[in-house]
Amino acid sequence: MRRITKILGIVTIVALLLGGAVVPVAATPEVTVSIDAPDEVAPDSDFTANVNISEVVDFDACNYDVTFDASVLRLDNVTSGLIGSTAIPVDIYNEISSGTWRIIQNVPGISGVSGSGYLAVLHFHVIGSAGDSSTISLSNGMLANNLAEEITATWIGDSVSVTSVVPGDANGDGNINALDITKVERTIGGLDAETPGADANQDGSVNALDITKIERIIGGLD
Ligand SMILES: [Ca+2]
Ligand SMILES: [Ca+2]
Ligand SMILES: [Ca+2]
Repeated sequence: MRRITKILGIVTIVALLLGGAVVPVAATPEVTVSIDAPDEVAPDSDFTANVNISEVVDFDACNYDVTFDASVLRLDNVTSGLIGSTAIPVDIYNEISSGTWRIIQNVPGISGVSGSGYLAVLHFHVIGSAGDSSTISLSNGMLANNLAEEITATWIGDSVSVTSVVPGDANGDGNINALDITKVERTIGGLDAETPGADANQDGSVNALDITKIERIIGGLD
């Protein structure tokens, strides 16, 4: 018993040391601006990517560039974001070179907005084919607070892969079977992220209709 206690003690100390090593030194919370795009997108489909922002204080305005592979993706629209209950309007978005768009946003007035949310929503259309991929990166970013001072931030991009989709193949393994029923249930329950194949009936949302559709496909009815 004594030996077990000793081993448990060592394990606890090691765990504490390991835990301690990964805890960042507490300072002012770092503001992060990051793209949140789906991992996989289907050819000829539309998808949105949020420009998320975390823990900003007294935000007023920003400009940044979004760059992607213009042979794979097309940016159709950029719509306003939301931090708390405050809308973050998009005043200008303009393609400054092929696949690079400059976005300028300003909250009217100078009251300042604090909290987490998203600056904007990027509305993309997939023009590439299965096997293509594109990064969606952020550069030349500047966040202004309501004193016209820079809010330093870490800017993080994302990437998407274009995959051909068999509607109903929710887990993307090439077959439609009971695994896909469970996968869609997990998606509806919020346990798994939505996959392109989960929308079995192709109506744009993943819900109980897709479970029925998958069951009918497996059963040879559809
Ligand atoms: Ca303003
Ligand atoms: Ca499957
Ligand atoms: Ca559906």
